[in-house]
Amino acid sequence: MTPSRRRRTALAAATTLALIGATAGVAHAEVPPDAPEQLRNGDFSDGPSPWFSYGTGPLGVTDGRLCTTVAGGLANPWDAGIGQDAVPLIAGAEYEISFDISATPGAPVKAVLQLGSAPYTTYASVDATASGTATRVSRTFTAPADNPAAQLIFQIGGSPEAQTFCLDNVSLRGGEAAPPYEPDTGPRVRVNQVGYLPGGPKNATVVTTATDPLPWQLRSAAGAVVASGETTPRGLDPTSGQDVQTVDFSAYRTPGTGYTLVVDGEASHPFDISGTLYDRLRADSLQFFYAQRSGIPIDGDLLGAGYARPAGHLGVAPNQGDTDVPCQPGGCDYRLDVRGGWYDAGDHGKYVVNGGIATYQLLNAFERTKTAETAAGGAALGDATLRVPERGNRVPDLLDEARWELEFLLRMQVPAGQPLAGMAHHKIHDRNWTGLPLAPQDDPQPRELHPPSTAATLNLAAVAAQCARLFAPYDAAFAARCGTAARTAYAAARAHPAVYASAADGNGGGTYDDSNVTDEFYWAAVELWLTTGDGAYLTDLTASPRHTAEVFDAGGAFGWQSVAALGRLDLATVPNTLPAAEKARIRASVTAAADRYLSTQRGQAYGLPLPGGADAYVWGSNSNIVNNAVVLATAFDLTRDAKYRDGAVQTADYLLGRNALNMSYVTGWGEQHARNQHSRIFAHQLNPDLPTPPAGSLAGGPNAALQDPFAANLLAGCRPMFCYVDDINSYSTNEVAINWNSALAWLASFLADQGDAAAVPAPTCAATYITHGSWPDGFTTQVTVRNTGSSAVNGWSVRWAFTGDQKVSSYWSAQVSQSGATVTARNESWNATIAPGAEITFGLNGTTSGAPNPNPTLITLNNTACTLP
Ligand code: 9MR
Ligand code: 9MR
Repeated sequence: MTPSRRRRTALAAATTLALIGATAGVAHAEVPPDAPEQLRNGDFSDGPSPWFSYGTGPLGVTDGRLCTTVAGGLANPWDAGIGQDAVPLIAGAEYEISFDISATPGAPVKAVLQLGSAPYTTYASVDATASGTATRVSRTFTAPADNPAAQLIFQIGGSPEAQTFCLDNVSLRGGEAAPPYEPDTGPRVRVNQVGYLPGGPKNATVVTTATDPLPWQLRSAAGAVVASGETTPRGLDPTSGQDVQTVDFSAYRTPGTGYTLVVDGEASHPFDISGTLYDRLRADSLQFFYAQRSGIPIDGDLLGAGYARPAGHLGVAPNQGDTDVPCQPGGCDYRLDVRGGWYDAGDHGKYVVNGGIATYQLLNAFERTKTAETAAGGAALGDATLRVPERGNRVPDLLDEARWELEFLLRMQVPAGQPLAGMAHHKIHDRNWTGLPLAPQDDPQPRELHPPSTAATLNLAAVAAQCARLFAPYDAAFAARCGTAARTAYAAARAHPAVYASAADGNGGGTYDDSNVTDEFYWAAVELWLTTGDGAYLTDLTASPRHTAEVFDAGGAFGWQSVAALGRLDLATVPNTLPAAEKARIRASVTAAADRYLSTQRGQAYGLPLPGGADAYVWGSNSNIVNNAVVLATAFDLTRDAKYRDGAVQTADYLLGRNALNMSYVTGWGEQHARNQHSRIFAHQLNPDLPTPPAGSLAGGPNAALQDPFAANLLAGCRPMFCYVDDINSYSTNEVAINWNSALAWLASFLADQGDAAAVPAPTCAATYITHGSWPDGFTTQVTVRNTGSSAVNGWSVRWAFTGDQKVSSYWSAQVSQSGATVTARNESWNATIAPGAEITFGLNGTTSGAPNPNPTLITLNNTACTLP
């Protein structure tokens, strides 16, 4: 961890020194030569990271020194700085701070050790004067306070002339070496701390050095042994570095609460067996999006008293946005009203790329209610199912929530008449990084639009196209606005196919850079074709290399940077007019990917569908794990093969405690759960008056690359599954983010839909759906349902959903009603009974506005799916 120090001739310090702190001016005991180094990469041998800057030009390493430029004439020294976060300080301990500094033409510099957020309490500071020759500065001081994560800042603003500053050999020696970090991992028997579905898989992992099978016991809350058996030795699990065995108690199906699994003298955390386990997780995980809303007051009656806050970023001081936002200097010469949307994560940035995938996933969770047997009808995702202000407006709350972001995404589109009209600005965020905590309404930073990018434009095109078809039955005007924006964006991306966001544009906000947009083109073309039926989009998607390529990566089926799988999944699930053989090929590619995730899952002793290597445990690994489970769930929806459902259900075990850390990564869920995620809003760990993230917030999860200084200090050398800490300072392992919670919400909704996860019944009906005639604004359809079971059906309800704005206008031989896109046909008194082998037929006329009207891929009779030709 301590950077190796290169030998350099220390130059005599011809500097002015001042020291603020508890013992300023007092002669100090020498800091011993072997005192531990507290800074990371102080010689810049690893490049600029983890040093950051604000108010400066880019940071670069030149001749082994960290250099940057600063404009002249800044008002204050602190208007520009170079710093490092997560510097541990121990009250009363002696430290020596030292560094080489130079500046051309020459200027004062102040090195400050401080609290990294308001009120920026100073622990020690050193004034120096930098000139063209490198000067070595060194002073000792006594730390006046404890802070496990202080900030060192070199304040380099305020001189009249522009400067180039360089730093080298920055060191802070003293205090104590950090003791090796030993997370408290609780009982060695690792289970899903929330529980298991009665008919679902029930697996656990035991950390043990025993090499022979061990007896296990499942105990009721009262302590009675209700099931028992023997473990399966699994040997060394390289991902955790632990010797483990696994337990399969799937055969036990009796619902109850407070079960424990006892193996090797250890009892697991308690858990339930229940078919309603995930009902509230569906609502909680979706509620996160309301909590992240910008531009609207958060109502404590909806989210909980501690969560109320005024609207953020509506142009009310000290906010400097988002109602009238300029481009970065040198960008556009117009300003945009980009209010609303969701804050991306623990920061206050709003990014079109990541907003795109998160919105897609919510819209897709809704669209699934139209095509998946276990979700059919969508009552659980209807109106008045979430605690949102739009509750009761007759639009499903999930669509209301998605619309909050959609409206923002539409605002990010470059207006007609401007250069790059129709493209989407990549992002809008603070000019400089802010500290934690910081409520949105207190953010004083200027907000800036960053240049348009092809990736952002195609994200907008894709989700606006989804919007156009899904909102059509609820709000035709909004759907039309989405449709127009989608088409315009796609055309603009075609005209500007290679405008990439800069990987260096990461001050004050994330970069979300991406220089391969063939996947975004594919996804957008798919969504536009599904919505419009326009052959030009079909031509494009068919010509895309992504259409036939393998798109489901082992390490993550999809993510903000790789979205081809979204197009593939939607072609597989959303009704469309591709030829049967082509549809079969696409569906087979989904189930083939699901088979690979199942095989990965079987190979992992902790039972998750992610390969075990360090390269799989990346920033946001939990979202990749969930997204692989989304493919498993979709394979189940397509095939009704329970092995895929079991794979998706079992993935929840890892998230909710069956892992090396014995940690549930979902706030409020499980005995031992994440609660200190990196968030400026929910910064309870830094200020007890603030709340934790709301229940249902997913932490990013283990990140073997340890890309923040706090994690890098604490977790150096960690095995991949251990590279996580529930501390607010660790943004690269423990942040919240909209694209991670959208994944959780999708999966939680699927899980809730599985009820007991009982055996999948064999179909007992066969349906045909024949559109006998269609004309520009209408169609006539006849539906036949045959009873293929062995008992008579007495009273029936047949259901399917339209893809877009189709509306039933008249019907015969059934009572037909429509709610949104979902059509329900109920028997007349004279045809209520369908004997085994018999069939009923009814018909309807409908209207359309010319959008595609493909046959549904799901027709249910009394809630179970019928086979289709
Ligand atoms: O807080 C930020 C977090 O939300 C981001 O995920 C992360 C990476 O983009 O960067 C943030 O952290 C900054 C920290 O709050 C202040 N020092 C600079 C850090 C960025 O380098
Ligand atoms: O989720 C993003 C992850 O894939 C990247 O590796 C990481 C660094 O670029 O950034 C993550 O996204 C962060 C974004 O840049 C800023 N807001 C917080 C996001 C979650 O940490």
